[in-house]
Amino acid sequence: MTPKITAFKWSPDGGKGMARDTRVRWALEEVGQPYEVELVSFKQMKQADHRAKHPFGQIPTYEEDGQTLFESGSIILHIAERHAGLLPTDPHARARAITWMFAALSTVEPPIVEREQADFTDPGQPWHSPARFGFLEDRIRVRLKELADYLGDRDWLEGEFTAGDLMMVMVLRRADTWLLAEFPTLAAYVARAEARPAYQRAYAAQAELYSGEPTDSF
Ligand SMILES: N[C@@H](CCC(=O)N[C@@H](CS)C(=O)NCC(=O)O)C(=O)O
Repeated sequence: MTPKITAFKWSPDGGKGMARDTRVRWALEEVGQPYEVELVSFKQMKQADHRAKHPFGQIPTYEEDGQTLFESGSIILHIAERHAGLLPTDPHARARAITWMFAALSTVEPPIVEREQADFTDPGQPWHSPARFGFLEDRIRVRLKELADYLGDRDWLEGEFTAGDLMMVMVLRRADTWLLAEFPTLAAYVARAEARPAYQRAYAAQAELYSGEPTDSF
């Protein structure tokens, strides 16, 4: 069965590839697995049919052979374990690559998403202030510096490109461009990954969907 993923009917980023279906698309492109896409509106995501696939009413989901998965990390690990190209065969290197996937999602992504969310949640709140944004941005800087120090002059986190790099790059792309630019090692790492043909195809596929006017998806 051709796997089917879900994506936004209309993406709030207008096709910049921040929505988490892009990382799943990229993984599928890296391993050469064709896929189908079901587009869901914000309203549909919160309805029972979609919640049966995703308990939190979000995208992406992944359906294949009667199995449904949610959480981009789990989906990409599932893809990487079943196809060559995203995880090394050596067990130690494989475990390190998976470790980087978790590091991306549980150590690097949270402060980036917290800063991103503050743009929407903070206005009108008593704590809304430049100082708070500075605090949130400094928390991101700590992680970016640590990651840049580790990466050094490596091309990829563990020698060859893996699902760990895929996830880390997608997480770094969510940081503000000006913040990432403070760490040229990381900006170059992201650019190197974005130059991969599989990434280009994944990005183009989602960008094409959102190039017009917003639909009635909200
Ligand atoms: N941890 C989840 C996060 C999923 C997530 O936040 N999805 C967003 C799109 S990128 C979403 O569906 N937002 C709409 C909503 O939460 O109502 C993952 O990695 O898949």
